[in-house]
Amino acid sequence: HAAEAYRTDLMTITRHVLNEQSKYPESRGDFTILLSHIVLGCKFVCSAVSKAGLAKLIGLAGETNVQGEEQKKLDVLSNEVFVKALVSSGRTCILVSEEDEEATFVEPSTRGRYIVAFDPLDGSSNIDCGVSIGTIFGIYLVKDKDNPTLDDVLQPGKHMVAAGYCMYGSSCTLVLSTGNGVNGFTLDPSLGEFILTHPDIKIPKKGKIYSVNEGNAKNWDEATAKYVENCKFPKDGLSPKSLRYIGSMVADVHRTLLYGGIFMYPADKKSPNGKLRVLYEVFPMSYLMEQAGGQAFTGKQRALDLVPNKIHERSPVFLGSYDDVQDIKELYAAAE
Ligand code: AHM
Ligand code: MG
Repeated sequence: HAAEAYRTDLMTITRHVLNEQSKYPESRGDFTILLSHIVLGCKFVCSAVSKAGLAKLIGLAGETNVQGEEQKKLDVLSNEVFVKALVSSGRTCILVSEEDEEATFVEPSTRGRYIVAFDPLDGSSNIDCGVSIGTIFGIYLVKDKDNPTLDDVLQPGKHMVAAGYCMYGSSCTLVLSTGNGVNGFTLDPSLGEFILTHPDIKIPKKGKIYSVNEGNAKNWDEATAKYVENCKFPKDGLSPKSLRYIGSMVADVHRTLLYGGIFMYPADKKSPNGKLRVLYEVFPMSYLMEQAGGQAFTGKQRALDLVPNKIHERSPVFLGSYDDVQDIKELYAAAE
């Protein structure tokens, strides 16, 4: 039965999304086209990341190589690739990137209905030691395509129409939700296609792992400190949780999604809004968690209810398994 070792029905990401979109009579295929441009960006970054050490792509932005050409840092290069891929899709009208101070308004001739907020290469401080890094994106619809404004971007996360991330790790994995649950696709490098490998991901209701930068503990508020204390010294004879922290959000969230548990970047006395950015870090990951049956909380409210005031706004976030996030919600409620 050697032949059976090969799967012959390959569910590519494009086919999967076309199937999903066909449920909506108003669908014009725009989303599928947008997504295929995002996928192209991910493939490019995946290939660049895997060659980073060899190609000496890691140099500082602005440095020149032996040929006298300007070398680009991987995050700068990734941003350029994504901006060009998104604009050329003809389906976007506003882009917000972690790398760009200002939002990009696409000119009318190539304008579409979608807004994309993205971090082209998150966790880039991990590039030099080969740790997994990723791209994160959240997608919205503009109200009036002929008159896009920043208010279209400053919407609560619950208005997103899709969100996802691509992790550049031991394999290249794209996790996506279009509001119908969460699916994971793995890049088959020989085919150059993302194949559905993790259909309908559901996060375990309760996990055994907590993930946080404990180096910040001296500045935490009481609820966060208490939660972590309970992870280590649980009451009622429960087992302590394991600590895992990569320091690369995509990798930490990916593990949380598959194995369960909680990932947190809380507020602390030095950073009252935490570190992670609302539009392209907190919102997309919170959306995926909810779609997988988990929760995401800011310390005050459901993360997806937050309405950002500026495009690079930050927020504390606690996300993961339903029960684990419930525990920290209760601690914050008690602290009020
Ligand atoms: P970056 O956008 O500057 O790369 O920072 C975001 C990263 C996340 O990937 C990760 O979750 C977090 O920073 C880790 O921060 P810290 O080093 O403070 O624990
Ligand atoms: Mg980032």
